[in-house]
Amino acid sequence: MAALTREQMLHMFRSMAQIRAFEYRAYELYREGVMRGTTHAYVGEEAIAVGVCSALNQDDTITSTHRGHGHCIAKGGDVNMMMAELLGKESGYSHGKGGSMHIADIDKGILGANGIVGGGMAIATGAALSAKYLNNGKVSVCFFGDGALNQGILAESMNLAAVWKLPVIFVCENNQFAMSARVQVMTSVEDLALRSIGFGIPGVNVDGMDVLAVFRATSEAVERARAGQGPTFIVATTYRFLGHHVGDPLNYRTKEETDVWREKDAIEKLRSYMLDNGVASEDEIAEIEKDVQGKVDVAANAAKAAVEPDPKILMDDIYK
Ligand SMILES: Cc1ncc(C[n+]2csc(CCOP(=O)(O)OP(=O)(O)O)c2C)c(N)n1
Repeated sequence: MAALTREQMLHMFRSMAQIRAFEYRAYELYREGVMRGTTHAYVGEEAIAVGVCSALNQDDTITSTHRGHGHCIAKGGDVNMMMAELLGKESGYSHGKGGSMHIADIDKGILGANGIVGGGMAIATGAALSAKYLNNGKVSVCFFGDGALNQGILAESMNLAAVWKLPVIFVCENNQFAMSARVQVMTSVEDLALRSIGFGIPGVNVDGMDVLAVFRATSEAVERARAGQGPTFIVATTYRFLGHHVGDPLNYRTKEETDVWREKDAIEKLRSYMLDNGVASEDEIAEIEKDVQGKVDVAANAAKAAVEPDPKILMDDIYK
């Protein structure tokens, strides 16, 4: 695997900072009452989406989850269209009909976020089957949480992916919780990566708070997939800094525990790495942070001012 360039690292930092700024603004918009429905923040988990997507090509595909804004931004999604979608506006990705949990951008390989836990697993496996059939060299990635690890569809997807040696990477984001349930009370093995061994799929553990480690692990999985060696299962250990969703009272964990994980913040880790190794200066980093914040401000203001969709489009885009 080639060493990362300065531009690649700066892009990773920018992408993580963009996700965080977007998520905090989404929460504000909810609290202001201009966003309806709910939203699930990816704050704390940014290194996984960015580390994985940095190892992919634009035409590789991903499937995402109910916590999907980070995956979309990391894969090149448009923050203006995302923000408009969150506010249910006509200029949003689904013309305001999908909301926070249903953002897709097929041209960028984002095959869709999904409100159904585990809902992207067979879709990603199907995308990998199509890539193999068409022999187009594309790789597909399926993001899912530790709670989704116990969905039956994962067994079916992993089995077929292994039997047919499909170019798919299963990425489990172990943020330790499914809503308020800790991973230890839901899953019988401590080492989640062991789960794939029975399917003949290598299982890899990676520090999900280290974007460079996630990038390296994914790059190896991508190489295997493109070489026709089949799927890889990656378990990235992380922590969601905020509640399950915007209204979560968080009464199932302590502030002390959260503080320990906040000390491991992946954005701070990459910032320190770049400064210590002369990759970027304080000024350059500050400029990136100002820029991503500005993009979020523009997106939020435009989304607020945008028009509501015409109710006549309600039944359009439905599979009949
Ligand atoms: C099939 C299905 N069952 C239950 C739910 C309700 N639900 C929404 S999110 C969630 C927890 C998911 O946990 P995990 O997969 O670990 O993802 P995380 O929220 O931690 O990112 C549940 C049970 C759902 N949306 N879909």
